[in-house]
Amino acid sequence: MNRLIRVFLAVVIASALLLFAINRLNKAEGFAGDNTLTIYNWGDYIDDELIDRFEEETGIKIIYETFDSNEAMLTKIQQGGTTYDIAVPSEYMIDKMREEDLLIPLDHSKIPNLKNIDERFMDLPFDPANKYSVPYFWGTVGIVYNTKMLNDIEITSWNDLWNPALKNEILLVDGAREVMGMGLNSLNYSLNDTNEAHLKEAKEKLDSLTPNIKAIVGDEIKILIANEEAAVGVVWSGDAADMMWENENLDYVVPSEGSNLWFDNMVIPKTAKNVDAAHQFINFMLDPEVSAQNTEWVSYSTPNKAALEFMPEEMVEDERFYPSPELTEKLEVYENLGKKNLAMYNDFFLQFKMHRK
Ligand code: N2P
Repeated sequence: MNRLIRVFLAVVIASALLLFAINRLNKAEGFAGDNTLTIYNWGDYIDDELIDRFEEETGIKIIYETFDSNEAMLTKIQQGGTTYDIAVPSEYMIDKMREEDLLIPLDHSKIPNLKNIDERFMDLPFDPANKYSVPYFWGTVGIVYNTKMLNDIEITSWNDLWNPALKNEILLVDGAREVMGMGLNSLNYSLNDTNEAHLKEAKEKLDSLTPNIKAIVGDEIKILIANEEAAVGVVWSGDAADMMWENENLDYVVPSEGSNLWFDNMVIPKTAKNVDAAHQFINFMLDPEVSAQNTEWVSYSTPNKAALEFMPEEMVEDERFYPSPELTEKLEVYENLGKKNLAMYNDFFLQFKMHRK
């Protein structure tokens, strides 16, 4: 073989080996994720276009996974074997994760867009000084109902749901705190009640709602109600807003006995492999125009004050989804009730689900 060809072949083989070795190294622990960012978020909770935009602008590849309850998210992170760089828990769960040492403190110097967040949503009791979390969306739990299907039946309170005229018309969101909370609130107990007798009473009250319950569902609740498969839903506010865009017969009410006010925040779990990219992503999502676009797509309420001016007025001025501080003060935020009490909520919720079968 000609010497030149031999040299050429040797160079080709050496380069191939080198590429192979680099590839292996990248896959090995510690090197993974240099250019990927793994996000764990609620279903239907981001405009996909923004994922593409972040990837294009930064060259970072996003791997995206979803969950449908705080409890499911926690279990997955506790189990290990995941490499989530970002997760989006609600307040009581952030408190719990902080307690269990599952979160990495944030470097605020890498999140200059934090200044865009309304002060009202900063420094809340579940995370003093926002050491671990940055506001993403907020909202309430309430009742969405179809005025046309219900004729003259008025719905303003939790107890209105027990009306026999609503037989097989109610869909419930699949969340232990939400559903048990509705039972507790309907009895005028706190959403953070830990008295076992009260929880049992709430569970029994929920059992008595069984004839009216059509199903307990996940994100598909939006399609089912928008398509008039059921007349009533117990839902998170933003899902109601989304359905109302699809179907003009729908309305949303926060029940008069009281309800839940919640905050979903972005955190960096200890499972993170790319803490730098996670900060970049958090900062990107807090940009006013990005946040406005995301909010319009997701339909939930944004805590980003600077984003509001990029959003349609009718959205921002809708008191059902941007309730005033006077109104939100009357609502309850879920507290981290501790392992034992959370297990009690989950158990009663499970028993209620079994009762329906
Ligand atoms: C989005 C669910 C939002 C969850 N599909 C409210 N904490």
